[in-house]
Amino acid sequence: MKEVCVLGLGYIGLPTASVLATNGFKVVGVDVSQRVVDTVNEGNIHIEEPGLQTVVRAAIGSGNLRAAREPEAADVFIIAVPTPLTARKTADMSYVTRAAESIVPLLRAGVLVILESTSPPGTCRDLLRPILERSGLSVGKEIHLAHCPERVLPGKILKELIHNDRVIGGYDRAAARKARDLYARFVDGELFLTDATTAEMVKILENTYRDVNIALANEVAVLCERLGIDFWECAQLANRHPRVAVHRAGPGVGGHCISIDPWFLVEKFPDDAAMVRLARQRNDSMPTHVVRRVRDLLGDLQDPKIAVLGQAYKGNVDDIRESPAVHVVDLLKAEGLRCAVYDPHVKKGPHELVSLEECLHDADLLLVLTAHDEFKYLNPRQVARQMRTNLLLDTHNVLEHEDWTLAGFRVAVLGVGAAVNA
Ligand code: SAJ
Repeated sequence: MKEVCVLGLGYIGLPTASVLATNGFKVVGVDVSQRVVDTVNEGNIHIEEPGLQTVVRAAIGSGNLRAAREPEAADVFIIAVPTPLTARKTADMSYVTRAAESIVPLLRAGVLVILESTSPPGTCRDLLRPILERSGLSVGKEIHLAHCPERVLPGKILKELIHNDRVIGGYDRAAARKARDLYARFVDGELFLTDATTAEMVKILENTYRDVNIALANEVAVLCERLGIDFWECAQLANRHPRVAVHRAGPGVGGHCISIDPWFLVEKFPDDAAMVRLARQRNDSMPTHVVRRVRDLLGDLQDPKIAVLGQAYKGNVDDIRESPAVHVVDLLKAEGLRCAVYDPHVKKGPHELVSLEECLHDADLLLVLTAHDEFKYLNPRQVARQMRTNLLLDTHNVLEHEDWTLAGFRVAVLGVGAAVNA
């Protein structure tokens, strides 16, 4: 296995292609966007991810990585394209389908095809196998097919790509072993072999586990507000139990993974995946809850201005896909509330972004929607001087509330009831 063709140069494909190239493979990275292809060929990146620029530059500089619009013949094909959600909350497999179709003319005996994109259980067997067999070759005989789900955390992708354990699900044992040989070249973590459908389920289980746990945290946070107690204290104390690990409450769950993948189970098993559906609904309801808290805090202030801090779906990334922060602003604006939005990581979003000064100027409520480090280091006294009314709602519980209170702010925190805030 010398030549690898990686389909999709996004958050997973680009780091994977670059790391393979710096480990001696000849890699062609394929993307439908000419802009992405040009950017990568210049040794640059089109997404924000710590360390990625250096690795891409090294990979391009070594001559082992090249980006192109069309796939090329290779020993290994890695499919790392998006599997978004349709409006009907079903998996949109059109990118995977198109990627698989595009390599059919390039397949030859002995080739290894790896699906990395998170996909509903059964995808390798029921969707990919028939497409790949249009080549006249058989999956399980001439074509080795495996699902090796990515499990890297945005913000720590390069570290996790190398150090995380990986699950390698082969359509058959030979495919799993061949895929293991490839990952063994750059992964430090342990490699676990299984079948493809199990690997597909494992990946969705991981993200669903997190979603359900976050939903529980969010639900209890809302209950604590109603009880007039502090969710964060409850979670901290509960977590002193040896078998409890309560997740963090927040304005909702965003990103391209956790807010999407659980729906793949609901789609396949609408009756039996009831708890999974409920968790999704609880997390999706959090932006509305935030807006309710904002309304309560603003009371009868005339024509209030809200200074919104953050649009990314989580701290220190530039990704706004499915971001609850974006959704909160949608809802605030729909209610006719004036919002000035600032995010030091996001370059462009659906809502106009302004400078920090413009965001804070004459504002009445500071609304923290993303846990970027920059927000933790704001000087409360300086911010207080720029605003008209000193109200603060911290939906992530990340600021030093004592400092903000001392600077004259009335501080409210998601998950903390009025009795505690008072
Ligand atoms: N969140 C909470 N409370 C928490 C943890 C997270 O509200 O306690 C929110 C975040 O604010 C964010 C969302 O959940 O909006 C998701 O963030 P995340 O950091 O939990 O996860 P992602 O989506 O960035 O990456 C996840 C990871 N999966 C798991 O941790 C099980 C990552 O390892 C996967 O590779 C990635 O999904 C993926 O690509 O599937």
